[in-house]
Amino acid sequence: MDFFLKLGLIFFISVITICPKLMYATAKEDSKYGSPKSGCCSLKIVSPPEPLHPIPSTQQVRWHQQEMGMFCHFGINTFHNEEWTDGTKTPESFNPTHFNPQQWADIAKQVGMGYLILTVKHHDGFVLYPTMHTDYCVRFSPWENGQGDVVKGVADACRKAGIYFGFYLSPWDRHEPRYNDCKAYDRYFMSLLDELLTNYGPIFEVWFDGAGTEGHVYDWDNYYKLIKEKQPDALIAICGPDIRWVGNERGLAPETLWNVQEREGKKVWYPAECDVPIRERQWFYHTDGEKKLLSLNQLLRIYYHSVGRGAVLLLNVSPDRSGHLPESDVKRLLEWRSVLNETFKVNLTERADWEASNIRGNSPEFAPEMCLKENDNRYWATDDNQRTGYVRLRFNTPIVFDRLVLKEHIQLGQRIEEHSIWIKNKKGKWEKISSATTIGYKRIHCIPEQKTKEIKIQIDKSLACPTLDFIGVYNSSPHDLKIPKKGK
Ligand code: FUL
Repeated sequence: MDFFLKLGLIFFISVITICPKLMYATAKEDSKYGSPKSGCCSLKIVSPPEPLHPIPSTQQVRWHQQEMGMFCHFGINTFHNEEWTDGTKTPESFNPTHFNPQQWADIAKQVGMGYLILTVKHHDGFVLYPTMHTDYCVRFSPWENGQGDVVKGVADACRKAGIYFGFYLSPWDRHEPRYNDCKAYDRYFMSLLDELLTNYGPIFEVWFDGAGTEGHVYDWDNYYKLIKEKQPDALIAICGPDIRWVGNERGLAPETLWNVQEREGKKVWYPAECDVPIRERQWFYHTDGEKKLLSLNQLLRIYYHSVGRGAVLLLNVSPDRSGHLPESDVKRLLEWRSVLNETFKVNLTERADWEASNIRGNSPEFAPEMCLKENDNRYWATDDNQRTGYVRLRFNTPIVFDRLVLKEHIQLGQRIEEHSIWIKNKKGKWEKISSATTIGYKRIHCIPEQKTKEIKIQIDKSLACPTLDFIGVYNSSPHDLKIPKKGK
């Protein structure tokens, strides 16, 4: 990298570390006279790239940053070894013996889930909090003498564990007699929504399942209006405007994943969530379901095909009849987490010397080194007229790696259409070792083990000048998935 740019970078980093303190002091002094002075630095101001619309809302960015959530299917089905009871099971059958939502939330937190979604009412219609709008709810269950409230227990536990709370509310209802009268059912559904949005603190995500809804007319607009009125930060998923279903229940995002989608004739930021149960095709607990538990490798594959392709993973772990997450599932989750922790523990880019084909305005603010840390609002960007380019990492001594993580600065829109990874091989020639299409929030390249002193991340095609928020290079845990070299 050229000497002056390097000098500028050192100056820039010192300035942004020291300046906020100085600016804060100045702002404090000046605030009594009006607006604070505009900073203390005399660096050339280079404006950031224009956003490529549509861009995510602040709430959607926060959602992307969670990367994973835990789905908990719990309800009357839990007690009948059935996925879809038909609304005729007696409320007396709902009776967890040692309801322990803190265990659910703590495990979710421990395995890196940023939020938890509880099925408050599944297709059977049984409601997990003591509403007065139906008798088919926990009030008529022997659990805690009909005084219990699953929603409160779970929402409080999430808050205590430090993760967000959201709920699933099935529009399709096989119990409710008013279901046959669309207008009357809308009123019922809205009154449940109202209670849930009022009584349980901040709601992160509202999940409307599309199953069983065909042919029924719902007043979606008013459902959405109520949610946005009561909880403006809540995101509405699946049958809703903020988060889309990835299209399968296997935790797999497609290889090319665009967040921008056409919805009702308009282009919008509509990111994908991958929901999948940890026990094959079982969303609810079944007494003999342990044999369906996904293997460690299956879970790792799911991670790389969802989070690793820029989607958010919503992994379902179903509490059992005691009201705990089953021990076997917890053990698997912890194993999975520890492999991922081990894989992504040491980011080798910290030892690299950085270079780029182009730096926006030649400003240190947009230098490739800005990709060292994630989610810090600093990123590499090129000049507006550049649609291709590269970041090159050089190491003093050869490194061994088999994972490469890339992130776009999605706050400015999703831009990159194609990219590739190159290394300098033993003969000193550039060799392409991986290529892919979109990046979006995150892209993880799982590649055969490589040894090199130079890596190049090449942007081959972009809708506008590209940005990169983060670059991570890792050598995976011996227990993580291995990609064999061609011909082996
Ligand atoms: C599906 C439902 O029918 C399943 O029971 C489960 O709730 C899953 C998340 O969505 O559509």
